[in-house]
Amino acid sequence: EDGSHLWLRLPANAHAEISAPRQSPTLNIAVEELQQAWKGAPVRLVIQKDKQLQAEGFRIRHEDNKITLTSPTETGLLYAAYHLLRMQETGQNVVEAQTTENPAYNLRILNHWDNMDRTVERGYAGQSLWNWEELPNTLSDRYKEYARANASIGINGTVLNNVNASPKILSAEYLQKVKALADIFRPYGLRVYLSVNFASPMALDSLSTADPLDKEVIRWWKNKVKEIYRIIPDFGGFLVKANSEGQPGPCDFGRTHAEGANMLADALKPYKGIVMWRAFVYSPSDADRAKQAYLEFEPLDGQFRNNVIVQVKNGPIDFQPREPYSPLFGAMQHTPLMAEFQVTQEYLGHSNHLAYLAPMWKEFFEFVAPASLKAVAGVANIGTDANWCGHTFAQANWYAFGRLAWQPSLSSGNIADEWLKQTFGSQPSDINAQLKKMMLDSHEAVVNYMMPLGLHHIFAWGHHYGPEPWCSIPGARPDWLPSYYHRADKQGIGFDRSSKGSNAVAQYPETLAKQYDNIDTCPEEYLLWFHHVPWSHRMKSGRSLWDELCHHYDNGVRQVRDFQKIWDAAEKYIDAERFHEVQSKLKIQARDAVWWKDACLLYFQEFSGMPIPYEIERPIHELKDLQKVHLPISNYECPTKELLNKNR
Ligand code: BDP
Repeated sequence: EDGSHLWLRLPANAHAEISAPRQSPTLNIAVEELQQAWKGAPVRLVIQKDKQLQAEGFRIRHEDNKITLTSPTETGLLYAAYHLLRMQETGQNVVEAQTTENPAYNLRILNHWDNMDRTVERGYAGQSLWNWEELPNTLSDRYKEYARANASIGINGTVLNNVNASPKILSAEYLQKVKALADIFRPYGLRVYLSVNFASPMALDSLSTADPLDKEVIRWWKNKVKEIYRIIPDFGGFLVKANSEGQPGPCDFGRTHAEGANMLADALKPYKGIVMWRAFVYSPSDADRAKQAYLEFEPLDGQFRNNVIVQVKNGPIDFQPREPYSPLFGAMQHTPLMAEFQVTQEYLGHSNHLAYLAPMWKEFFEFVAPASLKAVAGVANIGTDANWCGHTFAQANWYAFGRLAWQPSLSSGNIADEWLKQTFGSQPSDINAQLKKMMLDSHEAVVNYMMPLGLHHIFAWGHHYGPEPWCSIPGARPDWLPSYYHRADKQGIGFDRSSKGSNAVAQYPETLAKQYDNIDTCPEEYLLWFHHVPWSHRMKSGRSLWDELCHHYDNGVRQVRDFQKIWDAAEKYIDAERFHEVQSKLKIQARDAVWWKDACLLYFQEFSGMPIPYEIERPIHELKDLQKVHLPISNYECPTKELLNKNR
């Protein structure tokens, strides 16, 4: 029980009676899955157009003791097969089943931040799954298992490589490797996309420029795209991080993001390929970082080709434990937008902390109407670890991302329930209810012990795991330092983004802008995001801001302790291996929660000068000891890491 089976612990040898209209790689998979695991009435697969069904939609009908799965496409039937099995495994009544399902989005895409050397940027589950050195000749079994897992939850696209893209991925040699993966994924309805480096023509073929309006450059991309489609006819398209964190882009040549994206879009258009152009841009300018993507992209609204989708992170800064939604959503009425979520827990305790993220993504959908988006993407948390995601419960985030990409109206609770039942089998209902509660509370717990009340980006430099609100590094970019975000001083704490400050509030629709602008109406969970608040400010609870902050940190710690109790009480019902793995991770999480609480409270206390309320647990660390904790700096985000390591 090493967790390698994910949520797909289907029974074997059920010998169900299944019929399909024809043989094909995709239909054969659907038939085999059902033959092995389906325990009910005979199942008939039917390919049929139907006004109510989109291409990948399907219907499940039970009549005269026969089940009919209908879809206009083979992939739709494969999804129907997995849906039927999910109903069986979660104990839903299949006899009365009359289900019609259509995906909310045609594009449901994982973004792997995988490098060619098999390291994974912000990956906490081992190495990259893609063994580039052995490809295309040696094909790991895991490639197929990966595709199957994605198909079982409706994910239909995968960007194989890091957005900080190596030009090498577009070399003839690597395209053969990509093709090998695409061939394995195809029967599962999973299309391959690539992140591309905007300066690839310069890096690969020594062109003197990558200017998107240059004829040679345009020709280069056209030829490259042609080459790709010759070997991968259903290639999906490109994902681009341009002029962001040191990546090259059209602005290097005096062109706009739209001009850059359109040049690639034109090359892909004849093959129905798309460009996902990221809006994650910011520079160490005077403008509040939270405002920058909007300032740069909103004026370009309407200028993008129709096969470009602008991919926007859910929040205006960067995948923090809690952010308000990015105001770009809703601001670009004439441009298709897609939301980028981060499944990997870069800012939520890596693969050590249990943090079920569906509630966070649902919170986003409360503000951004699902129908206003063209697609969704999730930064994958998958690697070579036996359990794929580093933490058994991190599998739930891969699962939830797929389910929500299929249908954002599903509830976090139902998704947790489905996942629990399929992952651990059926439990007594009280145990199941407790585990579900633990999952549903877990994101808020992380927010509480890391960054409550709208605090953000007070992570340690580089690794984004532990707290370092005091971090100050000579010569570092100010917007990469925690003090840029928390702004603690003797008067108070928080970033003033109100109309008296950076006025980021003005980027939101009027009613929200008004609400956020006023310290008395701003929701408390965003208070320190939008306001610099005096320590003695009265909160809704009647406490001062300082006391409230202390209570949030303390609550976070207590919530994790509760998770430990819930988990230990489930021991009898969980296999030993996964039980112990999660138990020991919860111990780490409990220790980390105390570390966060002590670090932040002891540090901020130097400004507030107020006592930690006596009813809450006392710090067990000295601030000066915590300030000595340094994990190794090991990522690209810190170009001056040698200098920094020396400075420490
Ligand atoms: C930040 C990560 C960095 C990514 C960047 C991005 O720290 O590793 O490259 O986002 O999304 O959160 O491009």
